[in-house]
Amino acid sequence: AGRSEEARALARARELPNSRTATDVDSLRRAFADHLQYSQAKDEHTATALDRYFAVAYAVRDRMMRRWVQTQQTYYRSDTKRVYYLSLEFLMGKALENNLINLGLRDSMRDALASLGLELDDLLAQEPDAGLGNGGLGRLAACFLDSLATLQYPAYGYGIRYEFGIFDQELRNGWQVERPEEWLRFGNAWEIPRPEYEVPVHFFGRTEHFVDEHGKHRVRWVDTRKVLGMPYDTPVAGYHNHTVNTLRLWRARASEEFDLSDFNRGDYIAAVEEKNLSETISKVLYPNDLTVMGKELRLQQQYFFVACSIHDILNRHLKTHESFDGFADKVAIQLNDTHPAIAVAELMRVFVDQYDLEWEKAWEICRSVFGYTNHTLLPEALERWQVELFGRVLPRHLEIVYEINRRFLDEVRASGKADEGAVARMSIIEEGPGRQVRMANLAVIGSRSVNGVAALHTELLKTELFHDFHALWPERFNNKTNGVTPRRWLLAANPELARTITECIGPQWVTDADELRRLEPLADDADFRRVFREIKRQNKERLAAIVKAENGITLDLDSIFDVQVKRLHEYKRQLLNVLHIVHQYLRIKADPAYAPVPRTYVFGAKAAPGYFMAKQIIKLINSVGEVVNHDLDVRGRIAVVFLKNYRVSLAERVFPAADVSEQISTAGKEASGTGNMKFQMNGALTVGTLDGANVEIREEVGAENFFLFGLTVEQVAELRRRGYNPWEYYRNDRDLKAVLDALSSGRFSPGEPRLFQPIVDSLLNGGDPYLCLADFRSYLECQERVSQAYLDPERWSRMAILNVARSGKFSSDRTIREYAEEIWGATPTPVA
Ligand code: T68
Repeated sequence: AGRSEEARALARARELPNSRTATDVDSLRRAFADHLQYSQAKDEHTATALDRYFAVAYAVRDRMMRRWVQTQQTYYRSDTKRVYYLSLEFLMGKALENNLINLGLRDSMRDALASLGLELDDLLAQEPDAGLGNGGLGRLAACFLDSLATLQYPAYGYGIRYEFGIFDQELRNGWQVERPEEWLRFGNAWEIPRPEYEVPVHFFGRTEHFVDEHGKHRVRWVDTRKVLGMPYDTPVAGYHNHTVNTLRLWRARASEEFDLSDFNRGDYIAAVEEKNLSETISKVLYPNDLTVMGKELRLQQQYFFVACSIHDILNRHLKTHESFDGFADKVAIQLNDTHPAIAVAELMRVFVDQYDLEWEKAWEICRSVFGYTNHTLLPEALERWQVELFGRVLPRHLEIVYEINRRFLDEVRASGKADEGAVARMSIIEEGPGRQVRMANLAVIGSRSVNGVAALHTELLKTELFHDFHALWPERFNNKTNGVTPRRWLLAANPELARTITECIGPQWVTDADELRRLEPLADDADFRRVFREIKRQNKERLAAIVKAENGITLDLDSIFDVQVKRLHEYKRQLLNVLHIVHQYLRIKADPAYAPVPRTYVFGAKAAPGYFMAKQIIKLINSVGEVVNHDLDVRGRIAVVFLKNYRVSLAERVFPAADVSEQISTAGKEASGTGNMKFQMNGALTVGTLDGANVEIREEVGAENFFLFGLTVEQVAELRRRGYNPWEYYRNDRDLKAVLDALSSGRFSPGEPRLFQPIVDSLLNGGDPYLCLADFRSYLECQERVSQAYLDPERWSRMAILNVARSGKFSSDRTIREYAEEIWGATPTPVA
């Protein structure tokens, strides 16, 4: 009764005029003025660009709030099945422009600001990137959130609110130097802290087994150290609909009990010092992609956010349900790689220890709510925890993992479907000295669905990494080829191309990327091709301006912009790209008359701070650039640019400006790739191996619109079977020998001739694990074809337009619809 009274009063209160919802230009101008004054306490004399950014951001945020509340009310009332995406990484980038676009406010806000003499673009530049991820896996999570809201799925992202996201990369004399990235220093306009929903999380301690008053065997987890998880909510607006979903990120806070003993001893300072310790859990993102760090803090991060999220999910369920009987019909939880796989054990613990469910019943529910996405086959990325460490941090979870494993192994043996070798491989516990908990096995055993991220990758999962599990449970495995959101990666990043596309085929493509097919006939339209080329040129100019400002290099806009941007990893073979550049350089030096089609080689890449070879390769790229860019003999023919601090907001400038997309990983190593899709969508042509989603990109665009090179997965395997000897390639290919000799001779490291010897050594004496030498010749020939094609601008633009027209499959809307229909069983729930 009290509530409905409040509801009536609130409704009456809302009848008074307010300036927080209207979206016309005048109201937006008023909202900006109000926030500058009332939120920032500034006037036109004192306001900084950042104040003005905040004023705009708050004006936009206001316009999301009603929809956000209504969206949550809608989900609550309809009791629809909810989807939870658990991820240690969300690489969101900037939010303002995307929110303006999705809310349909961009043009009116631009006008409102223009009427005040302000440029929207200047204010957009003020926002720091939310860099809470390393690379593809984290950015995929961010694209998924956009698609989930756009397709109106009742979804939540759960992760960690790192105080420091991915480091800022600086270059000192060509070497990468890492700097902490203080994205929260000036505050975050988008997040709402919710201290009232804090969740306790326990670590360490021990277990006590006892018999309860009903004679039942029970377990208590005692003597733990408690940390609190404080949620921060960020709204995620769908495109041109009323849906606003939630990204809930947890921050670790010290609990008072945590240090009670110190307080009681009267050691106030020690007690407050201790506070810092528990708050380190959400301090910093681990900057390693694709290699595991068996660090206690990393395990604590994983369990911390999983425990908070599971607690939240169960609480939300119990608000509208008496029990967990129908839980699996109302909840789907997707595990973004094995990083949150401890959720399987945590959900079991809470069901069995706290809610007193029978093991069998709890397990049945568990197995029907989880889905697990695998993002890599690289063995160094497979998470394993020392049993000792795991049991010390999470003693109760170790018992539960043992019990899950015991029952699983019994079941497998009873089924007669696996020999003892297979049983040992499938066990969650890896036996031997230094026993380990295999998180991938826990994830597979605890999930109803296991998926790879591209067709080829999923096949390799089934035949290699998870071969035994696939033999046991073939129905559990499925593919979900990655996608990227066309809102950020085409509509926002490439506004001119987007406008032109909309003029030609209407605006439907923004939410139905298959509509882009209707551009196909325009590939044969000379006028359209000319416009298309002009847009590409403008985008190249925009990137060139950044390069001029950052690197001091003037780019040739007529040259091929040949781009490789992604994390620095040996398997991604930035080194193969460099070998080609060095070859071109040597060729020009040897034959001054050789005038290749001019190219600008653009790189952007962060290396994991402890990855020696990756850092060497960054230095090599910069050193080669130093020599090439200052050599008058090659001026106007080739140039090399390393973009420092590659990140989401820079990527938005890079993809639209690219002519050539380098997707050159050793076949079988790149699970999918998503940058490859962003290039395609923006009309760059791919130079690629048959790896990851490249295979499907080529299928879509047609072999004639894709530059293929290199060994296939089968040929790689065959070569290794025969015994791969990189020296043979070195001896038999004079160009390759000349390139490696140049690196060895110190030609690119004057004064330090042996600087790049470790690189040459890894290729020749280290066995060239990623087969750069084996693919060198094929790569060179492919690049020759690229140059020839570029000489014919009409043919090139035809190919590029067809790439855009055939990129529909790689919208994350398609990916999310497949997850929803085939894994989650979720249905769109529109907000009125
Ligand atoms: C990437 N993985 C895949 N991992 O390499 C890429 N790993 O092929 C794929 O397109 C993408 O996932 C999306 O599916 C990663 O990005 C990580 O970043 C990572 C981070 C921490 C630990 C392990």
